[in-house]
Amino acid sequence: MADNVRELRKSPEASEQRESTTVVVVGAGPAGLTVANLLRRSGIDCVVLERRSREYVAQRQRAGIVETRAVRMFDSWGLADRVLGGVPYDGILEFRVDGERHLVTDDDGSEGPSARLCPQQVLVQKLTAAYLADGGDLRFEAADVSLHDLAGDRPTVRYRTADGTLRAISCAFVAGCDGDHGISRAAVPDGVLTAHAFDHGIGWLTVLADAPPPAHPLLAVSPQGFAAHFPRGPHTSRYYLQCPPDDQPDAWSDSRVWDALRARLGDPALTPGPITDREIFRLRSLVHDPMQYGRLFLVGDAAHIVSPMGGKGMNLALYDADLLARAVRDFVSDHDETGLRTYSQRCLRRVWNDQEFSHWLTRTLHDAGDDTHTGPFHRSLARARLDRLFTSPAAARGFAELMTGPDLAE
Ligand code: RFL
Repeated sequence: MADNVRELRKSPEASEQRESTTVVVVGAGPAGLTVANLLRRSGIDCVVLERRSREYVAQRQRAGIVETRAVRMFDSWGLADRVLGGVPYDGILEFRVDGERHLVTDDDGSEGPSARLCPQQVLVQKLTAAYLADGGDLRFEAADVSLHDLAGDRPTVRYRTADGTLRAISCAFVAGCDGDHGISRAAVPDGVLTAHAFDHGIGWLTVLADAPPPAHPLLAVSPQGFAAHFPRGPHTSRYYLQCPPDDQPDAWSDSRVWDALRARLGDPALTPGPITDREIFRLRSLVHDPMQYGRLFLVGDAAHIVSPMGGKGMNLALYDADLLARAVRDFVSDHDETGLRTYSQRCLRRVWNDQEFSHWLTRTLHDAGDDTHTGPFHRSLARARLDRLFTSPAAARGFAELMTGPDLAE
């Protein structure tokens, strides 16, 4: 592909500066930055437009583990050590049921590098640094981004810079990586996409604290409801507590949080620490089908939301990004349209697989503890599923395969 044509021209009809590139990436979260890095490594020009500042994006904390298959994906692009850093994860997950410990491993018998404990903000910081060090074009504080002519051969992306200049970028493709509330999906005409939505009717209070991380990521079932404790750094932890979905964070004082965690984790000696963030969100899932409209390709949360149980949302975003970058590369270098044509279908196969896993785990861990929610029959079913996981090697292996991320996209 010819080099990016970045000469700026004043448009006669409006006072906007015009330029041209191959791919405009909207959003600099894990999805957008991965697409941009992989395109850059393929020698394909792109411009990344991010609405927020670099500082804001670099501190947004959510996911904590880059799963095995995603590590292998970065490895195949020669990027794993550069963008992941982090600590190798031993793949052990602890289930604590009424205070009783059960260790489950994600070792599915496959060869190669394994998962990393890499908080989402660290991944974003490293992807940003790698892209900029390679000469990538990343524009923060891009306001009023809008997409035009998506059904034609040359879409245009318009935005306003921080100093108020209007710009219009003509491109071959738009990667919509701007999350669930972005403008990309909203630019698709009504009736093109089908939204499949599910709300579990469950809330989670999530708390970040400067407190010692657990030896292993920990999921706890108790009569008071679900709780979890995850590492987010050498001295940082993220905790989750099941709560009514319309509960308010203010209702959870520090002492209420620590008392609830000690009771539900079955650990009276749990060490507390200063709480740096607390919020409540609903456990919900959403899939848009197809993940494409004309020259717009939706990537990551812009196309699908997975409830955090099972840790799949960010990892799915990384897989989408890989498939899109490879599809664009094949089109640009060999005029091979197969990857672009099959992008949505291949992504969705993995998305539904992970939705099912996340749904299964969400139901199992909430139903097993809280029999006021779905009743004693479902409580016993959920406990039977856990019993099978802890005692059957075949069930444990199936679980491990789902944790590492099965190879479904090929
Ligand atoms: P992001 O991370 O939301 O990034 C989107 C980017 O687009 C920008 N943007 C715009 N830019 C330009 N113009 C506009 N009009 C724009 N509108 C938005 C935003 O500023 C932002 O920079 O989406 P992406 O890249 O698809 O990444 C998805 C992941 O962030 C998400 O799936 C995960 O955080 C989900 N998730 C987890 N995933 C895991 O794999 N493991 C986990 O343990 C895990 N824990 C979690 C989570 C999500 C959580 N929340 C959000 C409920 C824990 C929590 C609490």
